[in-house]
Amino acid sequence: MRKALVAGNWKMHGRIEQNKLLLDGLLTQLSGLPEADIDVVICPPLVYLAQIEALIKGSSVALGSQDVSRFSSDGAHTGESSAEMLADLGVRYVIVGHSERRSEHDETDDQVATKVVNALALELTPIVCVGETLEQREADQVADVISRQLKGAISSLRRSEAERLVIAYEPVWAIGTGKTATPEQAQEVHAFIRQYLTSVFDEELSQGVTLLYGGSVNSTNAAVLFEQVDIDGGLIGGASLKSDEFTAICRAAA
Ligand code: G2H
Repeated sequence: MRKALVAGNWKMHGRIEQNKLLLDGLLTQLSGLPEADIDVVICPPLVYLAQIEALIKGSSVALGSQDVSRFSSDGAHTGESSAEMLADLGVRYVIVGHSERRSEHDETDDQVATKVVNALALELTPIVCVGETLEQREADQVADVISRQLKGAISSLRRSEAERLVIAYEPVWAIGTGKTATPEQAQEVHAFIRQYLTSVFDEELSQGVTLLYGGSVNSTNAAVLFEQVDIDGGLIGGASLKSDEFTAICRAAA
């Protein structure tokens, strides 16, 4: 039985005062949620990780980073933050290969794979993002794209590493657009991801890995998405910036 997981990806949003208000509201509203049923993660911008770490201390909410460096050792890498530094701050999850990193920073599957390895080496849980563009969907290339991204990112992992992954399916055309994949479209790709994991590893591993859906999830569409048999929760962008919306999404997943 997989535990539900909801991760809020704040992207490039937040200010010190605003973050405090959001977290105050969130921690109050989430306090009734059964910890045994759901893991909740907040992924603020890097500069606010320490602030959020202090605010969530003592709660069941975990800290996540939106990225991790592909470099594993300290050195002359201006602007980079290593997995070791993130772990040092109390980070437990790392989003890797988000489509915005792939498109705005030309992040390749090889780089995503390196980041996954770096995160796992520091006991951080990678949330590996995959997803097709609208053009690729219309050209009937969804399975090809998803398997290429998964092959690039995770196929060289040992089984003991792969079983610690979280994978997020985020169709690029649904991100921040208000267009959500239908529950059937999302379920179809999640089932495909499980089949892929079975083919590379085995059925037991595939059934144990947490799979998230991301792309314009809100309090209205969350329940029907999370009802799907292979969807274990969500990676939430815009709706994670409002405490009542995010709480309602967490409730739908728990
Ligand atoms: C997809 C998602 C969070 P949003 O990127 O990763 O964002 O919910 O705003 O579409």
